Amino acid sequence: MTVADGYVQKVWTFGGTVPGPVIRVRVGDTVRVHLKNPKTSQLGHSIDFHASQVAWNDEMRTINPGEELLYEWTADYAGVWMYHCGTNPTLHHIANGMYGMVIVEPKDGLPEVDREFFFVQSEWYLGPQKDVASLTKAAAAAPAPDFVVFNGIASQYKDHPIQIATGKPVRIFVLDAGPNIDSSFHVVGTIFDTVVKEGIVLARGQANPDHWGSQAVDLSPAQGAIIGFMAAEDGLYPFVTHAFNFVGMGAIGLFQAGDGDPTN
Ligand SMILES: [Cu+2]
Repeated sequence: MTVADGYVQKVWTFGGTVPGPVIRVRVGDTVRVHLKNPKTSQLGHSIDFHASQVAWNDEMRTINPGEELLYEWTADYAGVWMYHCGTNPTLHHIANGMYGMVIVEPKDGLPEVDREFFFVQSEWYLGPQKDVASLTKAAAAAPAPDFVVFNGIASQYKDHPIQIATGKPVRIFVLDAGPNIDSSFHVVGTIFDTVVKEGIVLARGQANPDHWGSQAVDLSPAQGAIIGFMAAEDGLYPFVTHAFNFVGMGAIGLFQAGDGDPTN
C-alpha cells in the first residue's frame, strides 16, 4: 500500500470517534444510554457494557438502521471497563472502531490528583484504502496488526507530547480494547505507586507498609486498570506497551515533565 496522505479507513463508531466517548460514573449511579442506529447506516449494531449486568439477548441485542434502544444499567462495581459493539462478527465491529471506556469510580470518588489521562490501546488491521478494516487480517490465529495505537492514532502523543508537572501525582485510566493483542503498559522512568487492575488493588501509594511498586501493567483484551505515578524530575517519559514489537507500530507516547530538560 503506497499512501502519500496516510491511511484512510472507513470506520464504524459510537458517536463519531474511535475510541468512543469515555463514560465516567460512580458506584450506585444509574446509566441510561440511548443507542440510535441512523437510517443512513448500512449495518445492524449493538452495545455491550462490561460494567453492566444484563442479559445478552436483551439490552445487547442488535438494532437495525433506523432503530433505537434504551440500555439502562446500574454501576455496581468500580473499575475501568470496556464497552463495544457485539454484533456478529464482533471481531470486525471492534476492529473497525466500535469500542470505548467506562470508568466507574468508588462511591466516594477517587483521591484528587494533579492530572488524569485516558488511554485505550487497540490495533488496526488495515483494509484497502478508504475501505473498512480487514476482517481476514484481524481473524488470523497469530494476528499481525498494521498499527497498535493509544486512542486510535499511531504515535499521536509522540508527535504531540503530553505536559505533566514534575513531582505531582498523575493518574492514568488504561484499557486494552484489543481486539486481539495484550498490553504491558509501562511509563519509562517511573514506578507505578498505585495500580488497581480488574478489581485488584496491587499496591496503593508509597504509604503501603511494604512499599510495593509496579513497573508494567499486563492487560489482556477487555481488561482495564487505574495507574498512579509521578515524574521524579523534569524530562521526557515515554509510555509504551512493553511488548516492544508493537512500539514501532505506534504504541508509544511521551509525557513531558516540566520543561522537558533534566539538565537545568
Ligand atoms: Cu457494530
